[in-house]
Parts: sequence; C-alpha cells; structure tokens
Amino acid sequence: MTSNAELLEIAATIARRAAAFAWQRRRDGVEIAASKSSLSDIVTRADRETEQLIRDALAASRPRDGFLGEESGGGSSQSGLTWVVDPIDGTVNYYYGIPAWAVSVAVVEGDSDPATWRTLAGAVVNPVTGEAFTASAGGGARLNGERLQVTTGVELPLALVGTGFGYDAEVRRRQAAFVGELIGEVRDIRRIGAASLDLCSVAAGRLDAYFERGLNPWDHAAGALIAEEAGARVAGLDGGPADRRLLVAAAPDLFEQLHPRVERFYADWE
Ligand code: LIP
Repeated sequence: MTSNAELLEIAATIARRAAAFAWQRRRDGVEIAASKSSLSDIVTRADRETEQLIRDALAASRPRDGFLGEESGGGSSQSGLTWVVDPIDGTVNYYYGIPAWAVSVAVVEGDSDPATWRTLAGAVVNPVTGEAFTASAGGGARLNGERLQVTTGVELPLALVGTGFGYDAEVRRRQAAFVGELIGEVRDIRRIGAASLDLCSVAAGRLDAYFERGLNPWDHAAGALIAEEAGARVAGLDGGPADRRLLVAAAPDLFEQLHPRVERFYADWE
C-alpha cells in the first residue's frame, strides 16, 4: 500500500517536470490548438503536450491507477486511485504571458467525482515564480517545503477575496453583477485566473477567501487539499463537497461569514 507521502512525492516530481516543460514551450512560442466551450476558452498545443507528458509518466510509475485530465479525458482505475490533472491551469494567463498559471496534479481515492472522492495528495507548481505548493492528507500543506497556515480572525469587511468567471459571456455578466455588489462588502476582490493558484493563495494567506462557480474537477482537486491542509474550509452548496455548482474556500471563521452570502446568489443557478 503506497503511503500518502509517497504519492505526494510522485505528484510533486511529475508536476515539477511538467511545469518546466510547459514553461520552455511558452518561451518557444504559444500556438492555440483549438477553442472549447467558447472562442475565449482556448487550449494550446502545450496544454495537450504537457498532459501527455504527465499521463505517460503516471502510466510508467502507477500503471493500475486511473486518470482524469482536462485535455485527454479519463482512464479507468484498477487500484482504486485516480490521478486528476490540469496540465496548465490558467491557460489564458499562459497564452498572454501573465506569470499566474500552474501545473496541477492530484491523486484521489474512489471515483473521479468531487462529490465522493477523497484527495490523498496534490501538487500545484508555478514554474515562473518557482513555487511548488504541496499537501498530503493529514500531512499538512507546504510552499517549497515551508509549512502553510491560513490567516484566521479576518472579518468579512476586511477580507481580500479571490474569484473567477466563466467562459460564457452571459454567465460572466451575471457573475460580475454579483461581484459588483460584494466588492462593497469586503476589503477588495482579486481575479488571478487560475483556481489552483487561488486556492494555494488562501493556504498561503495571500487571499483571505476564494469562491467560484463553474470549476472543473481538475481545476480544484490539488488546490483544495492544499487549502484544507493549511486549515481552510473548502465546500460547495449546502456545505457539501465543492463541485461545478460552487466552491468557497476560507478559514472556518471567515467561511461562516462569506459562504451564506455567496450561496444565496448561486443556489438557484443550473
Ligand atoms: C481556469 C480556472 C479559473 C477560471 C478560468 C478557467 P483553465 O481554468 O482555473 O479559476 O476562472 O475561467 O476556467 O481553463 O485555465 O484550466
């Protein structure tokens, strides 16, 4: 039976290698390979190549495990473990050369469904800043080896809150209208553009809270564990597991103030 610490070592090693590859491909020049849900929802050749690098490395070291990746879909598990991968989270930032993108690699126990899975280990690597965020279940969260702890005792009016928006223009308009209200109730809002880094920012105390609707499992699988292991509460609607309908992350005392405010807005969304 492989320990969570051993699984984390595999995740972090592969994420670092993939991040170095993706950064080199960025410096070589970015080519958009396709658009997905909308013209603004792009995928670059590097997204696909980086995911293949990760998939090949995992197939070699963990051949019986399952795989769920943003670009190449799923592969069934014979071991009960599944690797959940976003090869380049923050693709638009990557395309524009904004240094806020990361390779996110997590391993979960159970189905590749955020509603039921248990995340065992995760790594989020931003090669541009040289930052590797890591966590294993019960093992704590770290940034380049240093322990992370969320900031507590922050009241909502003084909270720095991260969020994000969907790729659909009409969805973005509705989300922006809500942010237009909320911004008067908190310290300020930040839109970093990569859910994995938003969640790691909560873990590192660079954000007091983060919420977003419309995330894919690979966007938050690793970052949510890192935030939780740093002391944050991460949950979705009705306080259940975070999923596409909603993710809210904050220290428990701030979570109790922010979650009801955000949930009221998103509760009746499809
Ligand atoms: C991104 C998320 C981000 C969200 C963006 C996009 P991608 O993932 O990490 O939080 O606001 O719209 O979905 O597409 O760069 O992997």
